[in-house]
Amino acid sequence: MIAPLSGLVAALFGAAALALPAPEVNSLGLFERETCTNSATSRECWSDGFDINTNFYLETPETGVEREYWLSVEEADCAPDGISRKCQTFNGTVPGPLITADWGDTLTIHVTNNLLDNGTTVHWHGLRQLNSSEMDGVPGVTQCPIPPGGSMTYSFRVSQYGSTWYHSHFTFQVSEGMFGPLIINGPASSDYDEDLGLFFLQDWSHTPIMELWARNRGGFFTLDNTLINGTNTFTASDGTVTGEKYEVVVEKGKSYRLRLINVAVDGFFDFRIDGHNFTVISTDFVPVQPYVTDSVQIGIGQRYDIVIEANAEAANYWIRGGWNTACVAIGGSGDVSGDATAILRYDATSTEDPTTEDTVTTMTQCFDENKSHLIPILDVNVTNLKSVFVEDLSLSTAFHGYLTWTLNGSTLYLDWDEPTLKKVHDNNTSYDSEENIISVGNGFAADDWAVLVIDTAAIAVNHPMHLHGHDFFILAQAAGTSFDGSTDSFNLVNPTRRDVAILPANGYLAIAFQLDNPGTWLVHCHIAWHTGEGLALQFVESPDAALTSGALVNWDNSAWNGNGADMCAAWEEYTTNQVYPQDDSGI
Ligand SMILES: *[C@@H]1O[C@H](CO)[C@@H](O)[C@H](O)[C@H]1NC(C)=O
Ligand SMILES: *[C@@H]1O[C@H](CO)[C@@H](O)[C@H](O)[C@H]1NC(C)=O
Ligand SMILES: *[C@@H]1O[C@H](CO)[C@@H](O)[C@H](O)[C@H]1NC(C)=O
Ligand SMILES: *[C@@H]1O[C@H](CO)[C@@H](O)[C@H](O)[C@H]1NC(C)=O
Ligand SMILES: *[C@@H]1O[C@H](CO)[C@@H](O)[C@H](O)[C@H]1NC(C)=O
Ligand SMILES: *[C@@H]1O[C@H](CO)[C@@H](O)[C@H](O)[C@H]1NC(C)=O
Ligand SMILES: *[C@@H]1O[C@H](CO)[C@@H](O)[C@H](O)[C@H]1NC(C)=O
Ligand SMILES: *[C@@H]1O[C@H](CO)[C@@H](O)[C@H](O)[C@H]1NC(C)=O
Ligand SMILES: *[C@@H]1O[C@H](CO)[C@@H](O)[C@H](O)[C@H]1NC(C)=O
Ligand SMILES: *[C@@H]1O[C@H](CO)[C@@H](O)[C@H](O)[C@H]1NC(C)=O
Ligand SMILES: [Cu+2]
Repeated sequence: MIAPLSGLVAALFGAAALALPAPEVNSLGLFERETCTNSATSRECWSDGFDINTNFYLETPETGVEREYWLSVEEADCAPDGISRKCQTFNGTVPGPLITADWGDTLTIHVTNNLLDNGTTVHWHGLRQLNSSEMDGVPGVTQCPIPPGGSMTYSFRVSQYGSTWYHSHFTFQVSEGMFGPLIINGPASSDYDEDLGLFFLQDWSHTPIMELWARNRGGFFTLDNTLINGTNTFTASDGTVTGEKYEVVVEKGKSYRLRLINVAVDGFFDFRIDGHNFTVISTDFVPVQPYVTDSVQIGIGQRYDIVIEANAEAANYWIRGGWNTACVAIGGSGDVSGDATAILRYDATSTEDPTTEDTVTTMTQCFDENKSHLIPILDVNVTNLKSVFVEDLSLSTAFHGYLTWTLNGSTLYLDWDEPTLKKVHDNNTSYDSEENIISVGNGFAADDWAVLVIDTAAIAVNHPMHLHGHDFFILAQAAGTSFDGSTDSFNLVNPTRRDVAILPANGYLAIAFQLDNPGTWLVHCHIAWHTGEGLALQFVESPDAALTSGALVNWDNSAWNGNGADMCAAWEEYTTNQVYPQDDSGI
């Protein structure tokens, strides 16, 4: 249900929002305009020489600002829907505390592992980590896990802006509550009055996911509930209702930015608000030409920033995260099949439940939002395709004694104490087959690209695929058909760009990325079960450059990441007495 843009946006924001100053083209062929000041009515502006048209792959504001945060990884009691259980958290809450910075700042985050019996790492989802692969936070890929009692300082410059989450990448910790909001302030492609922050959509289990996994590795489980921004009601089998709905309060006449994100274990959500259309302004970390719609489908790890105009009759309205059964069917009992709901109130003092009806026609297939609406503001074409890597996705019980996913016959199973990046540092190219490494090579020019095609023609399952270290460009994406390199064509002209896209059932997904970031980069399905079941591979990109000018140039193996402690030695020491050995892919 899409409306043509011009009339509606003008109606929403007034003519001023559309009357952007005419951009000029500079000697680099980039759009540039005189400095304008960012405000509620000029969100496309940012700072001296930087705005919504800046090529953020090439230029980053020099703010000179370092923002420092401390995170404690700890077990805590939590009861998001009134049913109490043990969670793994950042600083005792789910979601964890907000981390925020301005575009171009350096973020320095000190993480201490206060868990008794688990290692940990922290990943900053979607951030490119340009020349800082060692800060990507993937155990067995970019670092050894932080052992209980250990600490690590992550420090990196943020070259993009927008909305994301930080989360653990150590086995299923993210599904036990270890995630939080991460906002990088920058320009936006549409105006709004107020920023409401991240809005988390998720599913939720009353039994820890690690416990379910230990009961039946490689199995499938129906969870108990769905949550919006960390809370919901729960109706037990005897009719008892516990918990509360999340409430968002708005003032009539104002417009609000809401940063939608799906952080589920395996659910896909159709987000909508009764009685309200909204404007989509970015997909993941990529600002897009604003378009008006009444719903967006969000896969795990994906973000859609939207602007809502509080222009309806002042009342209470249901906010809905609809569970898309075309993506993941529902089995067994529990109310996961129902919509996750929250309440939009125009009157903060009201305590009534909304009585509004859902009138939106949502997707009946499992597919990303229509790509012809996800048009990046910054126009980038894909140019010199150096390599096209094709991987067949299948299932096998031949490894580790349980059902795993395989890419070209190999499942990912990482050795936590032999991170790939350490091998890059040691110039050691003797990779194990279960590291699922694709070596991209060395010596690339600025316009060189690699393509990954994942073909799942044999399997009727949908996967939200995520790439670390790059925004990727969606060259092709099809359901129900196998990839044929001789006939299937790639879209190379300003394709939709993001960091998570759906690999459709029985189909294929072709993504391209620019070979501009030396390091080791994970590609994985963001369905937690599938990640645990090894649906992942790694790219080793420009290892020589990583050593000479990129991530590893200041690398000191004896003082891992400058913390004065060798994380791998500390991890190995911990594992000599560990309670729980690794029992999944490791990520
Ligand atoms: C939302 O947009 C659709 C399509 O333009 C329109 O038919 C509908 O009336 C709009 N709904 C609201 C609540 O504005
Ligand atoms: C997290 O908790 C620690 C204490 O355990 C505190 O020092 C720190 O400020 C908290 N971090 C945030 C971001 O709130
Ligand atoms: C992590 O801790 C949980 C208990 O909190 C346990 O079930 C799981 O096996 C542990 N995993 C690892 C790899 O330490
Ligand atoms: C959702 O919760 C997070 C904190 O976890 C908060 O930062 C954010 O503002 C909330 N979102 C909304 C829309 O209220
Ligand atoms: C995507 O949107 C375009 C333009 O609005 C439309 O022509 C096309 O049919 C849509 N595709 C799908 C699959 O809905
Ligand atoms: C991308 O290619 C299209 C079609 O050839 C062209 O019109 C456009 O100017 C190109 N964009 C850039 C940034 O080069
Ligand atoms: C995966 O296997 C297919 C079929 O054998 C082959 O064409 C392709 O090159 C392999 N992919 C990689 C990255 O080696
Ligand atoms: C890495 O080892 C190869 C031989 O295996 C050698 O040719 C190359 O020069 C080495 N690179 C570095 C940076 O030492
Ligand atoms: C290279 O890595 C392998 C593990 O994959 C290890 O067995 C071997 O000792 C390493 N070689 C060197 C020279 O460090
Ligand atoms: C990143 O490293 C490459 C070399 O691999 C270098 O050309 C580039 O200037 C570096 N970029 C930044 C922002 O540090
Ligand atoms: Cu998957």
